[in-house]
Amino acid sequence: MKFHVMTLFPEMIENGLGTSILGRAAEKGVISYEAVNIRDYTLDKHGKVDDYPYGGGAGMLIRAQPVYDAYQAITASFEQKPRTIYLTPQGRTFDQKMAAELAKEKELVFVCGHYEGIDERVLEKIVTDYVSIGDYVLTGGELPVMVMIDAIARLIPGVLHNDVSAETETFHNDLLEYPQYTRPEEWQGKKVPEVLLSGNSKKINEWRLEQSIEKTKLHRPDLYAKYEQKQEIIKRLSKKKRQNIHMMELLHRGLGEVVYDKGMDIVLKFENLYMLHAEDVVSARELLMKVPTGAMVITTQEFVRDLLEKEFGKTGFCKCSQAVCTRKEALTVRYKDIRQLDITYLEYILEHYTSSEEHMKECLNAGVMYGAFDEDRIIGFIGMHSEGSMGMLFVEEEYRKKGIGASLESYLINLQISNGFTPYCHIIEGNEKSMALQEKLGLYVADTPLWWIW
Ligand code: 4G0
Repeated sequence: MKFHVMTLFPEMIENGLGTSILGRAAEKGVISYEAVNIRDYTLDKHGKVDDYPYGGGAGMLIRAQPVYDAYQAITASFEQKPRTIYLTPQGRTFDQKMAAELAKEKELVFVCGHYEGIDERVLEKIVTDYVSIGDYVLTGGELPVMVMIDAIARLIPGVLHNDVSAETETFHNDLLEYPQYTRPEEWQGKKVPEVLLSGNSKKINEWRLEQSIEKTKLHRPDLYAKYEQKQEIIKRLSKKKRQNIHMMELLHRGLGEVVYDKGMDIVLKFENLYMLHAEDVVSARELLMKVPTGAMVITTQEFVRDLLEKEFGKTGFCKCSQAVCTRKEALTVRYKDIRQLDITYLEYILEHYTSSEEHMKECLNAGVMYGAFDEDRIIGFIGMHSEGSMGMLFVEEEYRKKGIGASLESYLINLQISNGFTPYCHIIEGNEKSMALQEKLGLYVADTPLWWIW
């Protein structure tokens, strides 16, 4: 990822980003950045970049010309128009979700304004996103840009050494982090909570969750309200756990947003995917109005599928069986050489699994692909789709019927169990081999099918 910052104070950006973790990441070449001095592009003899506002008023405005020429110099070699972000108190509020979204880009351009502002016409030409880092006014956009770059950069693989997926934990399931303690056991008369010294990991997890809940109630009632709503929905869905596990786990893992929630009329959203449960046909029609035209839908109700086809013109679908692993203890993994895959295995995976390069890149970067190896040579893999289901299982022809597929799936199941998740998968109708594997591993198949619809 390369960050381009257009500013009147380039040394501020260079000093800010050249230090600490981001400085090291830039030295390693994982990220790069440039601070472009808008003043270098002015055609004014005296180097002036500002002028008086038409119509009068206090202060000065940065003229369109030097801003536009700086932008042209940055983007001259680009294949497509980059996301260009103008930092202003009037923008949409920056959050973790926006950071994750922007972290997918190859190039990002930032424009730093000042209290004097910039000629509207050049903003109209180049800016794609008006963003604010919060409801307060600063003297310039440089600090907000550095805040954004820091939040975005730490999501890029290789910037932090620990795995990224664990790193967004703070906002992961709408709860704040629990308190932590290190040595000494007693400091200024304050003792480390007894339970943390007990070695009982079940008790420790329970205590930490309870602490998170209390802390969130106290300090962030807005987040707590979201958490409570999701817990209530999970409880309602759990009356038919096998049928609804995809919705329960989406909420449980902190991935889904609630679009609609009343009784058993529930719509969840994850990126471009909508999961829908309706009380009856009448409410299904209402709920489907909330789904945008281009979106993908998952449902376990045939009348929802029929409505989507007849009244909403969605004709593409894939019928699956949903299988759930309800056990809480780890499975035995017979085949030992299983490792997490990184982006260097992209080519191998694309060779053996039909999917878009973009999607497989995302899965590899998210650290949710695992491979089986024979003497350092990869011979098969499995992965977790972004909405949470297991899939993408492949084992090379000459290594089949040896239990390697079962080992890969058991391995992935164990990882999820140890994270407190309930593993599940979707078996495409007619895939008897996969069905047999799920039964062998003790997964329970729901008595209703599940449709992916587009
Ligand atoms: C443009 C962003 C830029 C317009 C920038 C100020 C706070 C933020 C600036 C203004 C900034 C933020 C209209 C005051 C520079 N201050 N919250 N200052 N106006 O992200």
